[in-house]
Amino acid sequence: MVNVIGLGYIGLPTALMMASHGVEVVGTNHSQGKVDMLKAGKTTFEEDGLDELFQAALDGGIQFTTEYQVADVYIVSVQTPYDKFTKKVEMQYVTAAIGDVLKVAPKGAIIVVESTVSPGSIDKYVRPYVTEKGFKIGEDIHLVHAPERIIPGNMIYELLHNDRTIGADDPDIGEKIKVLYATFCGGNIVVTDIKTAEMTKVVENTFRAVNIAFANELAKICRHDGMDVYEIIKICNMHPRVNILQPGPGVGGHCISVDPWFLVGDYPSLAKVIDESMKTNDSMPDFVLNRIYEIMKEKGMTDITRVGLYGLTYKENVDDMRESPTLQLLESQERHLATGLKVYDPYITNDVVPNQYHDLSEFLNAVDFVIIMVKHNEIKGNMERLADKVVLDCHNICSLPGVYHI
Ligand code: SAJ
Repeated sequence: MVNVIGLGYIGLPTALMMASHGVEVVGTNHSQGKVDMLKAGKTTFEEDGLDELFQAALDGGIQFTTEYQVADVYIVSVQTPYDKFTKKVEMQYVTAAIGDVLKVAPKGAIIVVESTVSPGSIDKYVRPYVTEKGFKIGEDIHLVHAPERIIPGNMIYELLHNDRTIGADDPDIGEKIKVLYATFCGGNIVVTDIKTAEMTKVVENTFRAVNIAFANELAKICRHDGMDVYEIIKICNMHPRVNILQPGPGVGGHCISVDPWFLVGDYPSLAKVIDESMKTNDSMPDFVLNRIYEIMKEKGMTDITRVGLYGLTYKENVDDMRESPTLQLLESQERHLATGLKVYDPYITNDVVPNQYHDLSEFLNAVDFVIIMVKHNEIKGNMERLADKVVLDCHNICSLPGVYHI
């Protein structure tokens, strides 16, 4: 039996996927509210195909509880935030979950950490913790790190098809976990050691962060000299060995905007390019705010309450707002003691910020200037409704005449 600990963005789909592929699964979460919701047959966030997968997992007998179970394998997928000051990973949720696992785990059980951790974290935080509790690693308990790789918006497909990495002390234990993941994963599954697995995960997200930063820096250079960054990127990408990503209003989510900081925190004198890249990405919401003021000045607009941000989530077609560029921009505006921007996002139905709208028409009636912060399909399908507005398009999706870009 597999006990999945932490039923968030990664734990829930992973638990459902295993249960729908013939594995006996119990999902554990400390929040009674979340467990009640799942028991009532409701998923806790929106993701394409999640409801269907949920039904298949229910048919496969999945159960939800707040209690830790006696199981052969534990999959820990709890959050790993980072300390904003030291930039180091915070492991307390992982160690707390492992502490609770150890209270019930039978001899020889395998603990798989799926949460993203910085390289060396299992050595530094988990091993001493398990040993102090009186368990002999490799005999009483086995440790594995199997970092997740799925992208919100396409999670179900990627769970089924992405290659995976399994880091284990003992290759036989690694192979056992490989067999478990192969019940649903059609990609290649590489077995390696734990520290290598930790590093690969952080490096993958860092690669993307640095490449997005490069695109953002190009956008700033082109803005400075009146060049069209999109045209330049398009032409450069026709070169067979060039593949530049897209600039945007900032980098959000709990992965690309967080994980690279682990390397900066652990290797401050070495991770220079990464440090600068993260700073560049973090500067983008402010860059957009300056563009808003610049355009208002150019257009002779003075009333900030007639300006609206379209999109609150960290990227398109998801309901996840963690570290979102729009939230960062609003915070920055507050720090400058200037508020009043209107906000709307079709995926955020509860009130999370002031001046928030829940209906596209009402939002559009209330503003003269729209900033496209997120390229949700909704706005792509409603572009003509922006025809009488001033538009700052942070994603180059709007072909109306006179549109501004970052
Ligand atoms: N973004 C840009 N320009 C781009 C691409 C993205 O500005 O060209 C922005 C997005 O708008 C968003 C942020 O970057 O704000 C991150 O979005 P994303 O779609 O690049 O990635 P995430 O954070 O949703 O998921 C990433 C993925 N990692 C990689 O692609 C290397 C995913 O595979 C990981 O599983 C996930 O992080 C994670 O959980 O670690």
